[in-house]
Amino acid sequence: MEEIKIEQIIDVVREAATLMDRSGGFEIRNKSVLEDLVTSSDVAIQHFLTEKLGTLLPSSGFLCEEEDLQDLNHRYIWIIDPIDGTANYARGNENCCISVGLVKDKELFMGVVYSPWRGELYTAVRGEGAFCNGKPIHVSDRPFENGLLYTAMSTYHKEWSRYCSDVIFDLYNQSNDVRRTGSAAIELCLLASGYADLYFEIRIMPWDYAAASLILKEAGGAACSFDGDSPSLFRPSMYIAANTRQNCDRILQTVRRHIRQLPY
Ligand code: LIP
Repeated sequence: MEEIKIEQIIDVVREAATLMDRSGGFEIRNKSVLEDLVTSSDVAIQHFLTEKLGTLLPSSGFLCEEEDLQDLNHRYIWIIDPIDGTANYARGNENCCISVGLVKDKELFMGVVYSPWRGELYTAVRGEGAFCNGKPIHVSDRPFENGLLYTAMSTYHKEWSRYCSDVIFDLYNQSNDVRRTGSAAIELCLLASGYADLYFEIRIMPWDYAAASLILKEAGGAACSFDGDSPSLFRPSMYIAANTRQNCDRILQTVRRHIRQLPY
């Protein structure tokens, strides 16, 4: 019998979301660069989640976006972004979410992505499919040429933006069009739901994609990093994803035409 049920994580995440404040009643600080924000809500939600989730699984570790919280020497590890899409959150833009992934024995085991302002709760348990608001979701079967690409420039590393624009320009010319919400977790869940088909970002962090990676995989999608392997759960990674393995490989081939070596 499993030590934890997805419903327990959902309850904690829903409660954490009551700390999100669309009226702007929070403080905002810069982190690494001007574009990289943290609000007092990010910190409060992270504190709430680590306390509650740590109680659910007392011997678990954490990898979290805020306050350099990293404690990985455990069988169960929570990978948490208290608010993914913080720049949106700080403006009251709906495209932000709480992302909680649970790793068991170094593999993703459960994932919850909750965007209260979009009214979307995405969930997955390894081997049991992916769901949005309790309904099963699945990737599209669109060919590359009809694909919508979710992507981003290297927002926190503008020195790499030429690489991104070259890749995006090439992908744009092979596909239908380009989209951007500003939350990787939401974008990967939209890909899992069939609302988009392709994804590329030069460098994102495990807390941005851990939960959504499982949701995408369980919805039938494929993902890889620059080396063609699965994106690391514990280090920053290039993130390439698509509705099919074939389309994922085609994005990777396109990326390698423009980026010979990762700049980090
Ligand atoms: C953000 C992502 C966004 C990505 C940014 C950043 P944050 O997360 O979800 O899509 O392009 O580089 O990682 O910083 O808002 O939690």
